[in-house]
Amino acid sequence: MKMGTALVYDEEMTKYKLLWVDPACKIEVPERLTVSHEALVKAGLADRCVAVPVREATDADILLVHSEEYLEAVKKTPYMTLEDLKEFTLQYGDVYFHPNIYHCAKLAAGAALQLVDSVVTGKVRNGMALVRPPGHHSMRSAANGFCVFNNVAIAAQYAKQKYGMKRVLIVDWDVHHGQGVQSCFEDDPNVLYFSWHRYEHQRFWPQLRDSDYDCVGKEKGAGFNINVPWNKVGMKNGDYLSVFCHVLLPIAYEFSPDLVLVCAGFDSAIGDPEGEMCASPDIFAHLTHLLMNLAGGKVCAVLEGGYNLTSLHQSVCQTVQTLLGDPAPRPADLDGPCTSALESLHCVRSAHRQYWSCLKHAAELPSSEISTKCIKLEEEEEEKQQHQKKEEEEKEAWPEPLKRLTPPVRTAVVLPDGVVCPDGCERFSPSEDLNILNKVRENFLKGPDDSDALTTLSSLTALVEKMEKNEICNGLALVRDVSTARMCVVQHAATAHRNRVLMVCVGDAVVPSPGTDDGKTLLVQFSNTESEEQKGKFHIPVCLKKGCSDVSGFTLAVLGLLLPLGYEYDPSLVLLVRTPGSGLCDAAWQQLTGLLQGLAQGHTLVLMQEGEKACVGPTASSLLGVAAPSLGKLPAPLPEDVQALERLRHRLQADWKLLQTTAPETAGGEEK
Ligand code: Q6P
Ligand code: ZN
Repeated sequence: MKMGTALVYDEEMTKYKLLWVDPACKIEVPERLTVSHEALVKAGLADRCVAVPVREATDADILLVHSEEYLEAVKKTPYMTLEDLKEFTLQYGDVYFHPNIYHCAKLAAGAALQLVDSVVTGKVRNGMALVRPPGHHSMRSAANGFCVFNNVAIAAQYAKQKYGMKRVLIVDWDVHHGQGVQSCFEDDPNVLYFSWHRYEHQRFWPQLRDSDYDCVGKEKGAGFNINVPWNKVGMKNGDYLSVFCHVLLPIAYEFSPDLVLVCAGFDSAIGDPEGEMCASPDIFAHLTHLLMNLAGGKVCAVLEGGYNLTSLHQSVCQTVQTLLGDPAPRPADLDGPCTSALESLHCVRSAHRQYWSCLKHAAELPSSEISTKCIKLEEEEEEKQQHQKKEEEEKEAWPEPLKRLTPPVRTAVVLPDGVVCPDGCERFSPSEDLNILNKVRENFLKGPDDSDALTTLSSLTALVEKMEKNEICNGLALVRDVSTARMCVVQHAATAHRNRVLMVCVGDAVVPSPGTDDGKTLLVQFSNTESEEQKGKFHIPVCLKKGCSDVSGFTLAVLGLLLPLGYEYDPSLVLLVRTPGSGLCDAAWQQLTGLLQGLAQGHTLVLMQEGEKACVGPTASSLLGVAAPSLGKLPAPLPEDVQALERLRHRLQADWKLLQTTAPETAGGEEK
């Protein structure tokens, strides 16, 4: 498995700029690129990447997406006078030309292709291209929104054609709608395009009817175009994450791409004058992380927008550092989604329920036209919003993301003698800390002569302490008695004042369950037995008909239930417990392990029963940050499972806001 992250960049792409006065274009400046690159250098991230040179896209590359007439027209721009350039520009919207922009546009598209080449051929695992001009607005025969050639669309066509990639996912997290990408792949079922964008009921640029949630693609491509319109500004981390958990990820896993391309615009971050959103730069660590287990980890991020230079470079750093495999920071102050985001979520999910089996039981739209209703609602709130906006503008400032410190040890293992330590892991030496030994002896030892258990349990305790101090990132232990081990770890970890432990259990239920009443632990138990009743907010049994052996149902439960719960709970430690009889295949287990590392700064401790020895290798590899193998195109989950999950989420919504998928006002009617 290839590791390594490509960084594709060339200073040449800073060498064009706006040469006349145009308020719409003045934000697109060369410094966007220099500042981003310098921040990567300064943070020591550029050095950790594999520097991949750019190249010029050839005519043939560009013609994969654009018309010959358009290409020929752009080709003449280097020879135009200032007056000619101005006039040429006038036929397009919100874009400017410069004698050197054609050259840069060829490099920008070529950079995206170099990135795809490096990732697909396995030179690196993933990467990012820092480019100007951006691409996602440009149409087959038109420049638009600062874009000349559609870098990502060209890259997707290229990947299909040159490498025979069957399915490509394009995630457009820029705050504008990439209508150029949409129109390129509208009828193509092999390219799934997802975009969220500031829309404000079509009042925001580019003001297209086609950017709304009900534009789902055409003909064979119906269902393969996903638009999430933001009808209010000020969206936050919770709004973004809930769209990932409840729309993008379930569909993406069902689609099972061979390659993920990201239209990585950072105008969706706080402080951006275009987006006016309030998501913090570190949310991009999570968005990136959540994509990194798709397509075997083949993620190519290509810069699009981002106009607040501070927020831009911070967000770029978060993205690249995550691509490099460093654990994501804990997302600060996650609220549940706002009402407007919930309305969008509701609309998108219902528009796609006929195309994706993961959404089959999503709530239908209420019979009253929701869009009409939204507009009315909005008019009522207009004043309030104006007021809010002013407040937001006044505060403008946000804390600089904390430096992400990577622990010296990534993965420590506690294994019985005779089980070999997997490559890349470190065997954790038994604790000699007398305090720990005594505590373990008092609380957990069954007999006085159980020295094996004493060694194991005190090692686990010491390991958890080292994770708390961030000296070790994660760990894996093979133990004889999972039940006692779990109790021991929980008791130790949850005693510290501000600690919370998320316990995820798969396989035969371990009894007894530790108490969860005080909120210091949240237990999510996957099983196939209805026997366990939900006990309050912090004990959540997830019952699937065939347990974890139905990969589709399991995946859906992880994405739509466990992840949002985990994000909202915000644990300081994830304890992942696996007992025999789970029926879970390695790939699904590795997906679970990989995804959970987005929580608790990557502090995951995996406990497995001795009999699960065969699982040590795959688990270690996930903990080390290797992308989980793809689950393949997922078949439809069992209808009763989808329904049961939908019901469970519904029931838990009052306690856990990130589980909501419909707005309170429109939630009416039972979900079928
Ligand atoms: C914004 C055009 C809109 C004026 C409304 C890949 C990056 C981008 C371009 C945005 C163009 N002006 N206030 O393009 O999406 O950020
Ligand atoms: Zn944008």
